[in-house]
Formats: sequence, structure tokens, C-alpha cells
Amino acid sequence: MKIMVLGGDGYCGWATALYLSATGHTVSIVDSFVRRLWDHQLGVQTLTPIRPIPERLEAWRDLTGRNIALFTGDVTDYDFLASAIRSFEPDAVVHFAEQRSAPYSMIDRKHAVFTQVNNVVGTLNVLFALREFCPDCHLVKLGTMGEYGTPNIDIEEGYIAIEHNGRKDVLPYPKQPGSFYHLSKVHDSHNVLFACRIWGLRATDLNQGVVYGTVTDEIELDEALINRFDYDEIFGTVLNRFCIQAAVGHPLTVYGKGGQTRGYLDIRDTVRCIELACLNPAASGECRVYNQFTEQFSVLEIARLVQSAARKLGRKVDIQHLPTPRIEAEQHYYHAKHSKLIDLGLRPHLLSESLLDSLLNIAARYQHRVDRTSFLPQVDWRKARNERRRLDSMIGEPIALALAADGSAL
Ligand code: NAD
Ligand code: USQ
Repeated sequence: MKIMVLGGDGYCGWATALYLSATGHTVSIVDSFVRRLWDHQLGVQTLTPIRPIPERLEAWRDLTGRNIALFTGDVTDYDFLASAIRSFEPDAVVHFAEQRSAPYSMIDRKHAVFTQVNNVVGTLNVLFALREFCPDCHLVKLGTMGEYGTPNIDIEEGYIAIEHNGRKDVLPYPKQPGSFYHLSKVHDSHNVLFACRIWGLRATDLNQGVVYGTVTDEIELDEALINRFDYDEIFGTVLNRFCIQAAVGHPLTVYGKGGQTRGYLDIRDTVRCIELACLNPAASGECRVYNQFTEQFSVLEIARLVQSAARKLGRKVDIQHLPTPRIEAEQHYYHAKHSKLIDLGLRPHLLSESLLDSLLNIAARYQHRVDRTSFLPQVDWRKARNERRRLDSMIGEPIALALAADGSAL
């Protein structure tokens, strides 16, 4: 298939682009490299030394003989996006290109507005460009499990059968997201569903859980292909953060009681889920929703798993309960369905399958790059404006600044 990966320089997107290319698909990447800019503005960096995109793509070409085309630009720029889609003529567009951090979206008004504009406008542009130039193309859109929040009933895959005053219907599952970022995904979901309904587009909305891990078969081929491994309080996700904290002997930062339960998946399953969605497209006019995670854990369970994996490697690490900076339930019911991708053939990698050892080892390998001041949370949901130690609030200013056209300056 011809598959265009929007956000292909990012954590999930890079691993996915390589996997799809390795499995024989013709792949292109669209990215503005804005995520590298946000890291720079926030004074944080991935633990792993990721290479500029031209080096990444050249290394992939040299190792495998496979070419991945690159379109450099912003998906909120409709003319750019439309011309990329027209020239590549994809069978499927995988849309990862959004601001994806909940704490980032809660810094202040500017970051909340920026997150929603970037995400909602980008997705609207994708929908309009597909409608105008590629109406049969299948959109595989990354949503998030956090759209649902933590209701006191089972979470279905996108839709729920309701009986009300003696009548029945199947309706979109109610959404109670916990940040302006998660809300942006809810707005996207409504827009995608609406476009399928009125224009007959075909889409799969993948409500992905928290992703962990950094290694895939393709990324392991060469150091030049190394993927992101974020651990800072803004972009680091909880399991990745705990592994890096354990590697340097920092107490594991459990927010509140630690009963917050979420769905999780290995990045090797992310890439496979995307391929399964692409290979089994939605019908014209259909907006399918899959819950994309493989196991659920509470934050405290994860901390204990990391603690015992670290102990096996001879490292003693404590668990520290910090007041949660978020407004979230610290103990709650959580049971989310996730069978549709399994039905399509997903064979999950489980956290218990020694992944923690390998994650801890990677974290230990790059521990000289760890900035311990990135561990403690600084963005508080209760404040309308958060002052961060190193926050350079350039968001809202033109982001064209120092980006070379091919990202090589990054
Ligand atoms: P990431 O920040 O590592 O990658 C996102 C990429 O998109 C970056 O390379 C960035 O430069 C690019 N981008 C952002 N806005 C853009 C724009 N307007 N134009 C062009 N490029 C743009 O994020 P990720 O962790 O790879 O997440 C990818 C997607 O998956 C996001 O939509 C996120 O919401 C979703 N998701 C991620 C996780 C997770 O745990 N990482 C979990 C669930 C869902
Ligand atoms: N948490 C801690 N300690 C930490 C970091 C986080 O206890 O040091 C807690 C948080 O309070 C939260 C849970 O861990 O209860 C998950 O936090 P997270 O930062 O790992 O994940 P989240 O903010 O939900 O966002 C991440 C990705 C986002 C994606 C989402 C999937 O950044 O792009 O959409 O996971 S989901 O959680 O299913 O919505």
C-alpha cells in the first residue's frame, strides 16, 4: 500500500514509518519537526540522541535499500498538505501529527489554545484534503483512551448501545477527557465522524493507551535510527519516566495515591496496530473506533513492577508519592474493552516479557544524558498560568524561526 505518515519524525510515527517500509509498503513522512522545537523551547531533550531526519532517512536507505519520501511542512497549512496528498496519492493516511502532551496543554492559555488549534485545524485540513483530492483514501487517525476519562461503567470501543424512555440507539460513547490536549482529541473524533457521515470518507479512530518502549526490530538495526525516549515532566509518559528514574536511582514519581488506571501498549504493538488498521480499511462512510492498548495497570502497579525489575539488576529504587498536579481520580473503576484489534490479528507483547529489563538497560546506557531537574512535575492543573523554570513561552509566535527546509538544522 502507499501509506503517508503525518508526524513521522515523532515517537510513534518514526517507528511506524520504518515498520511499514520494512514490511513492503511505500511510505512517505510529513512533518514540520515542530516537536523538536517544543523540546528546545522547554529546555528538555529525549534521553536518546535522535538524529536529524535527513540522517535518519539516509541511514534507512543505506541499510535496506528502501526509500521513504519526505514532505516537510505544517499540516495546519492547507495548501502544503493538499499538495503533498495530491503528489503522493496515498491509499492510507496515518495521522500522528499533533501536540500530544496533556501537561503542555495545561501550562497556560497560550499553550491550551495552541494545542487545540494545532490539533483540530490539522485534522480538519486532513479531512478536507482527502475529500478534495483522495476521497477513497482511508484515514487512520490517532485518538486516545483519555477521551473517555474514567467513567464508573465499562468503556466500549467508541460506541455504546443505549435504551432511553423505551427507545434504543447506538451512539458515540460519552467523553470526559482530563486535559485541553485530551479534549482536542474529542473535537477531532467528532469532526472525523461528521466527515465520514456527510462526505462518505472512510476512517479508523484509534483510541491509543499510553505507549512504552523505544525499540522495534527496525530501530535496533542501527544507532542512526534510534527513536525518542522522553522522560521530562511534559512529554515523558509514566512508564518510560519510571524506567529512566530507576536507572539513575531517582525515586519513582507516583502522583497521588497511584490508583490512576490506564491502558498501556508496547511501541512494537503500536506499529502493528497501525498496519492492521491500514490493511483492513473502513468502508466508505464508516468511522470505526478501536481501543488500542493491550494491558491495563494502575500507576502504583507500574511503579512496583519497575522497582522489582530494577532490584533484579542490582538497583534499589524508592517509590515517592507526590501530590498529583493533575485533576484526576486517584482511585476509580476502570474496565475498557479492547478486542477489535486482537480480532484483526494483533498478538500483544506483554510488559512481563522482560521488556522492563531491556528498557532499564537502555535507560542506563544513556544515563549520562539525564537531567534530574526534569523529573519533578511543575505544571499544575489548578493554576490558569504555570511558570516553569525554563519555559520560554514562544508558542503563538511564528514557529518558522530556525527550521531549515529539510529539518537539517535540527
Ligand atoms: P510526538 O510528539 O513524538 O510526535 C508527533 C510528531 O508530529 C512530531 O514529529 C511533530 O513534529 C509532528 N507535528 C505535530 N504537529 C504538527 C503539525 N501541525 N504539522 C506537522 N507536523 C506536526 O508524539 P507521539 O508520542 O509520537 O504521538 C503521536 C500521536 O499518537 C499523537 O497524535 C498522540 O496524541 C497519539 N498518542 C500518543 C501516545 C503516547 O503514549 N505517545 C498515546 C496515545 C496516543
Ligand atoms: N503519572 C504519575 N507520575 C508521573 C507521570 C504520570 O503518576 O511521573 C500519572 C498521571 O498522573 C496519569 C498517568 O500517570 O494519571 C498517565 O500519565 P502520562 O503522562 O503517562 O499519560 P497522559 O498524560 O495520559 O498522556 C499520554 C500521552 C498522550 C496519550 C495518552 C494516552 O502523552 O499523548 O494520549 O498517554 S491515555 O492516557 O490513554 O489517554
